[in-house]
Amino acid sequence: MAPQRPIILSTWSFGRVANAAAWPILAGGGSALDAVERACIAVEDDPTIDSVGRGGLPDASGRVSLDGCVMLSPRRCAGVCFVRRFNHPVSSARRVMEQTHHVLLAGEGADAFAAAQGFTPEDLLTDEAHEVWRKWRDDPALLKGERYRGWLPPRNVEELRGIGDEAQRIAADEALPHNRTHDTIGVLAIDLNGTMAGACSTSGMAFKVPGRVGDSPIIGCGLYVDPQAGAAVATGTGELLMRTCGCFFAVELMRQGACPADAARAVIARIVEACDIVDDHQVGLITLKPDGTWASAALRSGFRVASRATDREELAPAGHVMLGGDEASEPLL
Ligand code: SD4
Repeated sequence: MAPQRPIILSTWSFGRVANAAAWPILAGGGSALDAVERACIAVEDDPTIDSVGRGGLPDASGRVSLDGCVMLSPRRCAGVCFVRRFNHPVSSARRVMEQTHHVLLAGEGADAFAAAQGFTPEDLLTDEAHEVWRKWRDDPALLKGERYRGWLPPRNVEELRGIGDEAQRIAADEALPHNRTHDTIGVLAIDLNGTMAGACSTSGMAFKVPGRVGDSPIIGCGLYVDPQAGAAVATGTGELLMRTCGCFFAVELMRQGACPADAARAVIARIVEACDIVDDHQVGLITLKPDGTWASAALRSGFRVASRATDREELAPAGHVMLGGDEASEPLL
C-alpha cells in the first residue's frame, strides 16, 4: 500500500493521554500495532483511571478483572478476559495473537499465559478503588436487595458538564484530572505504511457480577479490524455491543460501501432497535476506513473522541448522538 499520513483515534478524554504516548511511534514510522498497544498501556498504567488497568473498580466481590484485545485483521487478532493478576491485557492479547493459534484466553489460563510470557504480576486493586467498592457494598439500597444490576457507573466528566457550549465543555475536560473520566480505552490507528490496527482495554463494569465479561475482549463486539473494509472500536455498555456484534456490523457496512459516519450511526440505531435501553446505558463508537476517513456516534451525549494526525490534535464530541443529544449532528470526517 502506498505510504499515507498516520492517524490515531482513541475513546474518551483520556484518549489524549493515550494518543500522546503513541504518537512518537507513528510519527517515527513505527507500526500501528506498536502504537495501539502503547496507547492502551499509557492508560492502564494510570492508577487514578478507575475503568482501565490497575485502579479499575472491582466486581461485586471486590476483585478486579481486566479484559482487552488487539486486532490487525481476521487472521491476526486475539483477546484476554477475566485477567486478575496482570495489568496489560492488550500486551497479553498481542502475545496470544503472536505466540498461539488461539483467539481468546480467559481467567486463570490467561494469567498463567501472561506469567509464562514473562510479564510481571501486580495487585490490580488500589486502596482508592477498594474504598469506592466498600461504599457501594455498604449502601443500604444494595443491602435491601433493591439494587443488584451489577453496574453503577461513575458519572463521567462529560456527563457532569451538561451545560455550556462545546468550547467551554472541552475546556472543562482539560481542567479536570483524568480520574474523572471513565470507560474503556479503545484505539484505532493507521501507520505510515497504511497498516491499520486496533486495541481496547478495560476493567469492565464496576461492581459487575463476578465472572462477567463484556465486549472489550471479544473480537467483533468491542473491536473489529479488516484491512479490506475498515475498523471499529466501541466503549460503553458491553452487553449492548455483544447483543448486536456492534463493531463487526460497522465494518461489514463499510465493506458494503457505507461511509464511516453511516456505519457508526447504523450500529447505534440497531442497538436502539434490538435492545431494551435503560437510563444508564451508553455506547460510543469510532469507525475508520483504510483511507483514513473516520467518524463517531454515540447513544447519548458525552462521548468524546481524541484524534491525532500529522497536522492536528483534538478532542471532539461524537459526530452523531442518537438519544437526546445536543452535540454535533453532522459526522466528523
Ligand atoms: C464493558 N465496554 O466491559 C466495557 C467497559 C464498560 O462502561 O463497562 N464501560 O462493557
